[in-house]
Amino acid sequence: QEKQALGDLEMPLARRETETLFQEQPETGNQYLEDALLRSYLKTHLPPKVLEEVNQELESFGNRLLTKIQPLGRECELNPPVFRQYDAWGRRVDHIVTCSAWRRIKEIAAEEGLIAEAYERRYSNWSRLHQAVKLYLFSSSSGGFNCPLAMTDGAAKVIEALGVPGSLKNAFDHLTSRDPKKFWTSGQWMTERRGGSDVANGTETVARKQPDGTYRLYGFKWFTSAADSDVALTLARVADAEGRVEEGSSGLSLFFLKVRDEEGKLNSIQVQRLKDKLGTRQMATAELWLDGATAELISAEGRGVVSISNMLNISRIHNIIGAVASMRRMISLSREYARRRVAFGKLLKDHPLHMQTIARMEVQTRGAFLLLMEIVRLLGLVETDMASEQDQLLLRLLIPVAKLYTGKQASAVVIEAMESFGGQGYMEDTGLPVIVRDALVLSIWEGTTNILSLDVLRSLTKSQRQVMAVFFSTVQKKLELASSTAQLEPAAKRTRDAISSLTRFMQAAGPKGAVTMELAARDFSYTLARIYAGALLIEHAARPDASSADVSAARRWCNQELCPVATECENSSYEAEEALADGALVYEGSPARGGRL
Ligand code: UCC
Repeated sequence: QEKQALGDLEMPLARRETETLFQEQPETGNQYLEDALLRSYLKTHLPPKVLEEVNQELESFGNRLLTKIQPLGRECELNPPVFRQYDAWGRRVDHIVTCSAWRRIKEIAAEEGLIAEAYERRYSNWSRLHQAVKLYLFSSSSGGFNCPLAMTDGAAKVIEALGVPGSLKNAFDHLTSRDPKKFWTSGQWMTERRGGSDVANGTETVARKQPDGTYRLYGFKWFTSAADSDVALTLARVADAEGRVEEGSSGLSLFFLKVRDEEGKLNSIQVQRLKDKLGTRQMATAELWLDGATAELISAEGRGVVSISNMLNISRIHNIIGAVASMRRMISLSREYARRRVAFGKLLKDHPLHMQTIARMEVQTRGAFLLLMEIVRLLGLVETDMASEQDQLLLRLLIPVAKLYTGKQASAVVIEAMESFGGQGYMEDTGLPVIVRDALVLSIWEGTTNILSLDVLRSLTKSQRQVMAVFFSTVQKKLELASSTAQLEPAAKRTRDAISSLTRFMQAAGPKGAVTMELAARDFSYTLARIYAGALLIEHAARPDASSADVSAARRWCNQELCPVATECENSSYEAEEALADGALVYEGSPARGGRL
């Protein structure tokens, strides 16, 4: 017996223990079938005939994602693009070498109509929403290919908004093609050495007119994503006969160019180097010298910013899609893991604190998802001439609001979700850190949180605050629907109270002028996001066939602070003295204030 006991303590016992340490890999199934909120949204809003067709298509797309696209996306992460500047014989080639999986995903994107769907309009105003849903399902498995698609969609939108002029017809056909051999992607080259936010003052690229009416571009583009794209839209300043250019926003014009000619030779463009990024490493971002690149002027001279804003608004919507998709993906994996992983004698799902943590993330994701659906629903109406003036105003306001808010939500949620796997979440080969890294760019790209907050203010100024009138009336309408559901009344009341506080803030801030609004811009935008998403969640939970989860999501969302801008205003955070105190706080001890250690 003694011998037996000793034997048990030795290697066999240790090995047995190690075996029980292996943890089950979380495996999700068909993403579409497992997404209850998405399916209930489509069922509620789509006309029955459209729902029937879309439902079948999304189910088979969900299968394709699981079996084909996810493994390709992983391959892209493992084989990031490399830059080959010279060939074996010393000739400069500036070749960005991408992996075969990346190229295959491009083909699949065309086959699935991930851009085409929005422009063919076979489901009329619902086509945009249908496209967005596919992109949402695709995003986290796409190996970073969602980035070129964002810009491709933006470029197609700009060309369409210009009425698809003859010179751009061919490009439009390629960008919106379902034929993998024909499909092109587009870049969006906006950021130069002086930075990407203050485009009006940071753009140095000069355009010189040629006798044949084309232009040659000279300048340095500091941050060009998906640099392997076929074409690009970019800004430059047209030089006059003496070579002078106009500074500022009114000196900027929009250009279209092909990156390579028919033989694959670069269009007088030199690739300086690839960027070494924290995330989105599957996708090549480069620094480019434009050394006389041939381009076509496609906006009125000096109307470059307003023209490219069509592209910005579309790629900002893609950013929202990316944010919601990454949250949804992480939560799906986390809830699966909780069904398999045992700790402290029971499954993680049976630990109430663990479930509370995931449920909180779920509430955030649901609010973000409904914001996304609202935006693409409105965009679909605008694109099919079915939108009222109010719809258009609301869309203009909601795009920056949702972009900035969901970018921040995604960063917080994916990090929280990573933690729900313990140390495993931090392990590279689980595939979880990729999702985290890639999500962190969402609050930076396409306008940072503060820049987008200022864009929210721009939409107020430009519309003489009409956007706010529409915002208030739309939220009120959605809340009225909830009046028949007693369980939703506390949430509706909190939302109505938040609207009153917001109205009081706006009345008080109005006379104080632009400085107060600028200081309040971020809190103001967060307030709009929380109130609007709250109203959407309440509206969704007031459906006759709503689930108990729909009701708790609405209730819980509205339990958070819905009007932070009013609270901060009461705290005097937007007063001039507080702005001075901000500077003093930040620079205490810094050489800037003559401080010493
Ligand atoms: O980050 C980048 C890499 C690309 C990433 C690829 C996609 C990734 C997707 C991932 C998915 C998972 S590119 C660089 C990012 N940079 C930006 O996003 C720019 C951020 N900066 C801004 O948004 C600025 O505030 C500017 C450039 C818009 C400011 O320019 P201005 O010229 O100083 O601003 P103005 O004068 O206020 O606006 C000029 C005109 C006005 O119209 P008019 O002249 O008719 O009064 C504005 O109302 O443009 C109009 N406008 C807009 N209209 C400006 N913004 C908008 C807008 N968003 N929508 C409609």
